Amino acid sequence: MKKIGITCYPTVGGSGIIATELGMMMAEKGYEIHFITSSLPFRLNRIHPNIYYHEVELNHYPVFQYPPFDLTLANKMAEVIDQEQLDILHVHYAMPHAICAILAQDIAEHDVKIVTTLHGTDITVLGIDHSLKKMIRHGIDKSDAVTAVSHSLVQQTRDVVGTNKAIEVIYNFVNESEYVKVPADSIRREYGIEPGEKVMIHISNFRKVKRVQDVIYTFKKVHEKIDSKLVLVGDGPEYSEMHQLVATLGISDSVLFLGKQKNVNELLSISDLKLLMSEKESFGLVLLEAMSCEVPCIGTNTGGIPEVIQHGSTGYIVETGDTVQAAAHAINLLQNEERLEQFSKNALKHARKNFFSNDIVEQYIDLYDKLLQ
Ligand code: GMT
Repeated sequence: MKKIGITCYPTVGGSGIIATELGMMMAEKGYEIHFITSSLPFRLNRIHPNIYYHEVELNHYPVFQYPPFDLTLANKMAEVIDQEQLDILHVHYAMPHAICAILAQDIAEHDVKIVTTLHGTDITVLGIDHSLKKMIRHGIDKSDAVTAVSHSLVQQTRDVVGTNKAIEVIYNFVNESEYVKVPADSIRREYGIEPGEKVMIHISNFRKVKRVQDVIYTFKKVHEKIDSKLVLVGDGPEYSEMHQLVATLGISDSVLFLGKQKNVNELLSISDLKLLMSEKESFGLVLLEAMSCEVPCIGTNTGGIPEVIQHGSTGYIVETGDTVQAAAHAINLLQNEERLEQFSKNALKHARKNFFSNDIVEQYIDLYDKLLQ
């Protein structure tokens, strides 16, 4: 039985979801999976005899002004590599996880291969910071294999970090048994959505890069023409400012701020259209979650978004900040029941055909096999 270590950010976020779902699906396929993280990954919601969890515990010594988390993680990785005789250590994010893994590979006695998956923010935000660039490049160059979640991210990695390392694109996926459309009438009633009202939804961590204000401005224009509600899911630094903006625009009665939510598929099931207006987005896992629940999407022409949305078929692509065009597309779609239904069908088909979880997991398995040959 092959043994795979996985390190990711265990808190809410697309990269943690992908890493955890990948681990759970690999366990089902007979691999032994060892999560090495600072806390239990939030999506690790099933017990399985092939899944183990190794917690990275930080000791707070008074002599250290800053507890050395990255070194503690590297040490834990090395311990697990040797104790469990790991074949592969798959880390999600170059910074700091790939660097820790390279160090752990050096420290450990057992031979292990390092796979690094790039998810975006490490390149698009941290890579631009000159104090970290060399380190990120080192993590990428020294990994035994590197993957990225979109072609756009590969290009950006080359441009920003300046590496020539081979980087394989392996797209993201969703757990299809979880992201499935469910009957929505009673949920609509519970949220006070009137029959005939259209629902637009945005889900994010409300960071500045998500440009939630553009979602709100787009909705306002749609709302002027169509009976509709906007559902905002998630929480983050911009949350209260967005609350304020909605109040200033006088649309508070039509905007539902739901904060962080579980069972997002139920909220997607009451939605007609999903908006993601980010200025940076290496993939946009929430788009795939939406499409898997038969919700078409409008997204910006940035990063990997155009690799996920098929313009004019599963949704529309607009330039970053172009809320006029986004609203025009939304109005067009929401006013035409037949087209809306066709786009919903296309969205589901596209998600299943091009991002089917088993196909994506098999691509990771092929990569592992190649490394272990
Ligand atoms: O978007 C975020 O703020 C969270 C971040 C993460 O760590 O999960 O998302 C990144 O990885 C996701 C999974 O691959 C991608 O779907 C997101 O597009 C990517 N975020 C950015 O590139 C800003």
